[in-house]
Formats: sequence, structure tokens, C-alpha cells
Amino acid sequence: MVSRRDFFLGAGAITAAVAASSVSRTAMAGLPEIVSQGGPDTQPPLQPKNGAPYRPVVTLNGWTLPWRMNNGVKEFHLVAEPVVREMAPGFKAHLWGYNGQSPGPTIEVVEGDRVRIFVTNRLPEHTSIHWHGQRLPNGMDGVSGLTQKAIQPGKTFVYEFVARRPGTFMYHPHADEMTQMAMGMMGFWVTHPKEPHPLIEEVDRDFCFLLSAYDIEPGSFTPKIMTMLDFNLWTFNSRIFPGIDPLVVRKGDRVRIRVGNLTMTNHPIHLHGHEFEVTGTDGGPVPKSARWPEVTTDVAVGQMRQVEFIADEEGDWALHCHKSHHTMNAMGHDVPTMIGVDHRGLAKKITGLIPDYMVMGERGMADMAEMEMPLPDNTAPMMTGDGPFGSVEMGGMFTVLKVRADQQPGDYRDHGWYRHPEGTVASEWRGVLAEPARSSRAGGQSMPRQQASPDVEVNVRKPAGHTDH
Ligand SMILES: [Cu+2]
Repeated sequence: MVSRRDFFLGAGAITAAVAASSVSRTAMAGLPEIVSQGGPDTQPPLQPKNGAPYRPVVTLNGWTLPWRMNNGVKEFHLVAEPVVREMAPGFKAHLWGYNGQSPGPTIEVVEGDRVRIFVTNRLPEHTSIHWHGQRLPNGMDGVSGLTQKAIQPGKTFVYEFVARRPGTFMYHPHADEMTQMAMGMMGFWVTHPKEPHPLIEEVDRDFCFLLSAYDIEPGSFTPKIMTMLDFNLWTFNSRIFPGIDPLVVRKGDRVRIRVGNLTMTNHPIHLHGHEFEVTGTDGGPVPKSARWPEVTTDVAVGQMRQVEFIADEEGDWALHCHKSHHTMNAMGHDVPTMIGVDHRGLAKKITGLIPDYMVMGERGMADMAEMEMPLPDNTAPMMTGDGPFGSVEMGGMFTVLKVRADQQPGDYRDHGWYRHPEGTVASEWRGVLAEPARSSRAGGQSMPRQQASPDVEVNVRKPAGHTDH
């Protein structure tokens, strides 16, 4: 038998997991021990020690909550509490979450399992948990005021139901929802099928993450909860690129990625280099006759999608939200478009007034990724991330699917950048450049390169986050 320690592969450790066999009868009458997670590293899959076997999921920059078996019931203990979440190296957010992290731990069970979940509230206000997508008795649905009393600070409630259908689910509060979800309270739930299922394929790697968004002023720590639409941090599991771990797979693996959306807008999730099918939603498995190939699937608010593909193309493939503002980090969006505006001379004058003024965007925004722009202490650059060929110029909802022929089964570690075979990387043409042929109907002229008008007015706008001058 393999011990759980063997699965941790040095990526950090879940503290104080409790095996049912080591717990006395009196202890079993009490609450399950609280298991908490200190760091944001992706934890290796938690192999089931008891109950029906299954291939566990990997939660991106997250972990799965251990349980204890009590008389055939799987018992979990969730603690709603304030947490500090590292969103990217050097940038910490003060959020609310569960068991030390936001999002909370993934809960994994098997179809037919009786599940008992103790929920302890250590928040300054009442809460509840709604088990999104589950078939359960109405009084276990977690809508405070409607199906139960709210869980007051310091109190512990018990939820109990049978995980009736297999699939992809999530959990989140249904009490002061606007505040509590804007603060990061959410978690993933996977119910594995109890036997081979005609619509649920066995996969080699099974990843999951939630989409969440925050509005945190550069230099501050706490999200502005009143924000309705203009968020500045778009996250996979409360992490932003380059803080999001890659999805590392072996060439030829059948891969499943499960995504749930708890932001205020939709996210078209796009994978490079492969086609996938949507094989399930929070409503259950999709009939085979209703599946079609995609490279992007839109995940609307409150929805979950599970996509599957064979990872048969080696390389480092981008996986990201296709809304280009969602692959950026915190930055004011009220910066005017300056492309084509010639700042020569003007920037010098402004620098006399505002010493660290920087002209942004006259040749596009890519300079932002390479400029050493002064940042407040607690934030992340808008466009960043070093790849093997330079800056990736990304942020937010962006990560990499790493497909490797020599990745060992069960190994999720990142072994570095892809080594491209000779002659397979786009490169500079060093031959002669011919004059482009122009169509006579197009007037034989392209658009002028610069605005010719001498009357262009340029207002001085400082980068967001600069309030000290
Ligand atoms: Cu998006």
C-alpha cells in the first residue's frame, strides 16, 4: 500500500490528515478534525484510502479535503474563515475562504456515498453553504432564510445527503452572497461514478478549477465587494498568471478539465493545439450525440463545463480565457488609446512636471511588459511572465498545458519549457523583401502611418495606482 506522503512529491503538505482507523470511538462522536492548507501550491491527487476506488482529480493551485469514514458515512469538516491567499508571488490578498485557502478544498466522493459535512463559521457574519447542482433533500440545499437558519459566527451546522448523481459540481454560500463570493468563498465538488458509466470516460488526468474575479486596488489587500462589473483581477482558483500552475500531462493522455464560473460575466475558455468536446455540465454528462468539437467553450455565470481531449501534440500550449482583458492583471482601464500618437517632445515636457510619468501605448501596450514601471508594494504587473523567448505579456486567466512524451504516469511536476525540434519554431526571414504588390482598385496606397493633424490634444493621464503625487 502506498502512503499518502508518496503523493506529495515535495510540493508542500496537507497538515494533520486523520485516518479513520486511528480515531477512537469517543472521537468519532465528535467533530472531524480540521484539516487546513497553508500554501497555494497544487497538491497531488488525494488517493482514496477507503470507500469505492476512483482516479482522483487535481485541483489547480488547490487541494482535496481528506475525510473520515464514520459507520459508512464520509465525514468532512469545512471551516468558513478569513484567509490570506497568495494570488501570485509577491501579491497577497485578504479573502474569505475555507480551511485556510480561497477557494476552499475540493470535495471528492463517489456516486451513492452518504456524505456528512460539518460547517464551522469563523467569519464575522453569518453564512451557509449551497451545494450547487446536487440532488438532495430541500432542507440541505443551503439557502439561508429559505431552507435553513443562517449559520451564526462561532456555530457549526451539519449537512447530510447522498451524492445521487455523478458529475461536476461546486459549493458556495447562499447568505450575503454578493459579499461572500466577492471575498472568495467557493469550492469544487466532484462526484465520481460508482461503476463504468456509458457517458463518463476513464481519463488519465483530471484537472479542475473555478473562475473568480476580484477588485483589489494596486497596493491594497482586500477586494472591493461593491464592484459589479469592473473587476481588475481575473483568476483561476484565486490565482493570476504567472502564479497559476501549468497543467502537466503525458503525450497520449486522455485529459479532462472541469471549470466552474462564479464571476459576474462569462468566460470563453480556449485551448491551443487540440480540439476538445464538452462531455458534461453541472447538469450531468452530455449525450454523445450532442457533442461537437471545439477549441473554445463559453462558461457562463453559474455554469460548469467539463471538456475532454487526447493530448497528442507535444509542446507548451496556452490555456486561457479569450476575453483579452481577462488575461491582464490590475491596471486602470481608463487609459486612452494612444496608438499612432507621436509623443516625441511631449513626454520630455511632462517628465519635468511628473518625474516618473511614462508614455504608454504609442506603439501598442507591449512595452508595459518590459518597462520597469514602478509598482505599489502589493500587486502584480499588468502583463508579465517570462517564457523561453521573452515576456509572455499575459496576466489573469492564463496558464499552460504542458504535453510531454517523457512525463511519467502520475507525475504532475513541471520539468521546464518545451524543447522544440530543430526547424519548428517561427523565425525571422533574413532574405530579400520584395515590394508588396498593390491592387489598383485599392487606390495603390495604404493608410497613412501617423495622424497628420497638428491639432492632436493629449491629456496627461498617470498610470493607475499612483496617488502620491
Ligand atoms: Cu474571461
